[in-house]
Amino acid sequence: MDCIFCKIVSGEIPSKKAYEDEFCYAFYDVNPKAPIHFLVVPREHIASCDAVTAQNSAAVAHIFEVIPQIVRQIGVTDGYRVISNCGRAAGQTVFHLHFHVLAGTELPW
Ligand code: DGP
Repeated sequence: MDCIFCKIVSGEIPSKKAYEDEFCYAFYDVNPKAPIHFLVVPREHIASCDAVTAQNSAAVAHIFEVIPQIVRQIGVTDGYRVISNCGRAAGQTVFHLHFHVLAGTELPW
């Protein structure tokens, strides 16, 4: 499978790591939309939110447990936004489930 985020998770493509554990990997976005902008991805290849099932949703729950830990570790104290673009029309360009975490400024809606 030719998936850029699988290659980042495996280390084949270098990235600036924010966090990692057995189930997920977090790294800074190459094209940041805020002063702090990192992505959290499951190590397992899941194409998008639309491919989340009862069989793989534990990885998603885990990601939502670690996001608060990562933002605290980075020193974010004034709020952050979590986004997942699901599907081409919603702006998804990489078809490996990922959650954008944006912080470090006032974020307009
Ligand atoms: P989305 O458009 O929601 O699928 O977001 C994909 C994000 O992934 C986009 O903000 C840019 C980022 N991205 C794409 N390729 C790379 C890469 O090779 N390294 C890093 N760090 N980020 C990448």
